Amino acid sequence: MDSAAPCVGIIMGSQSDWPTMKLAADMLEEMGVSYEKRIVSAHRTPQRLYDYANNAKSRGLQVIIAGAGGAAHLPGMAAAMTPLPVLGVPVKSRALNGIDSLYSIAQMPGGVPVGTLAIGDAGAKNAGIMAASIIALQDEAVAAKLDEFRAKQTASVAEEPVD
Ligand code: RP5
Repeated sequence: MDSAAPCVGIIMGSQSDWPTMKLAADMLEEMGVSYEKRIVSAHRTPQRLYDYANNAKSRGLQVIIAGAGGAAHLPGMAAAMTPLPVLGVPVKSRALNGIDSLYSIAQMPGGVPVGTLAIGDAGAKNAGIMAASIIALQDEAVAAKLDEFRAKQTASVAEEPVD
């Protein structure tokens, strides 16, 4: 659902982030939220980042999900340039297992927030759900899908463990 008028922008620093960030996209699909996905690197394509973040709100985006690994400046730099809520996903890095990504995304200076999720797959999945819950505040169809997802998840948990 890479839509013409997307509500959510998923950006990532590299093609190598996509297997993780796809989990955010999967959740948005499940919730019926339109989105776009782009590779936007703070270090390798800084002008692309500048243009994306500065135009995001006027293009109609409502939430940005930004995933990056290592020296993960993408979410913070995006948050510096747009008033939209930015959800940061620390991608698991090869050298430090994503601790570097987590610290560099979470430790923003006061005044420039990035809503930071967990490292890796769980963080990407939750970023998708959280973005949908923000959209659901003003979209009843998305709110209904979110309720359905939560109810199904609850129902799937057995009361007793099996051997
Ligand atoms: C970051 O560097 C990307 O977000 C990625 O997680 C990491 C490694 O990128 P590649 O060398 O795989 O392109 O900018």
